[in-house]
Amino acid sequence: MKFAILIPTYNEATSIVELLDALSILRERGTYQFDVLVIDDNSPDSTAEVVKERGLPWVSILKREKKDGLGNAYRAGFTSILKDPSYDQIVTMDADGSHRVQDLPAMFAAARSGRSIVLGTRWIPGGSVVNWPKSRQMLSRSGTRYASLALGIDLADLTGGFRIYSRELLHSLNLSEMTATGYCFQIEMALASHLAGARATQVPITFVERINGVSKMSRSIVIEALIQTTRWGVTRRLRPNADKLHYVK
Ligand SMILES: Nc1nc2c(ncn2[C@@H]2O[C@H](COP(=O)(O)OP(=O)(O)OP(=O)(O)O)[C@@H](O)[C@H]2O)c(=O)[nH]1
Ligand SMILES: [Mg+2]
Repeated sequence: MKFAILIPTYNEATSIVELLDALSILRERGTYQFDVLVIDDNSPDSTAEVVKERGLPWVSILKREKKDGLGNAYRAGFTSILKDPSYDQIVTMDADGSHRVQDLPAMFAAARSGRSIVLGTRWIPGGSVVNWPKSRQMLSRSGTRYASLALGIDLADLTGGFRIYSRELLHSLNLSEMTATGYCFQIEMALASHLAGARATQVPITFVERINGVSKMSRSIVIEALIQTTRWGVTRRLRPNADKLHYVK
């Protein structure tokens, strides 16, 4: 199995170097085969140039014109990587150190062929969060619980972005019909995967608050997630199957 790791970046020049160093060590071990695609929205701190200067042959960069949100960055990355048939599995991972390379082998091991999604999960036994204030933990936990109830999806971490999608699953989804930009991109992808009948595996992860750089989380991202999730939940009840037709080819 060959993996492509997609890493969206906006002003992550310091963090991305640390992440690529850690990934180099894992790659040298040779247990799992993977390449990396950094999706950069023309970061003013020269993240893309810093990546390029490393000269790593297994790292490519998808350069975009301007900051356009996480969802659009990932959708552009999916479209680009699916053109290369050598990748069986597509990993999504934050650049800021919150998603640990140490957790990748367990995630890789859980990836399956067919329609499959592996969800790095904080809120199950073995999972944890480091250096988050109680208020942020509450926000994340209640956000996931709300989404789970509204959408009827029995998963413990719907907002986390550390995941692996099989090529077959991504191929089955109408990515161009998806619109979520911020956090709710993760919820929308979980919903679409659920509707596509994907086999979901939750792997416990330790999520570490970023040390370098600045969070792109904002009040408007939280509000977008709340409004969109409520809308999707209502649609599911009023027009069963409409969402399946919308999301699944
Ligand atoms: N290309 C691109 N990447 C983005 C954009 N917004 C966020 N990112 C990246 O997406 C990843 C997650 O963003 P963060 O700012 O860490 O947001 P978060 O993890 O939801 O929030 P925190 O937990 O507060 O860090 C990071 O690697 C960011 O650099 C964007 O508009 N474009
Ligand atoms: Mg983060």
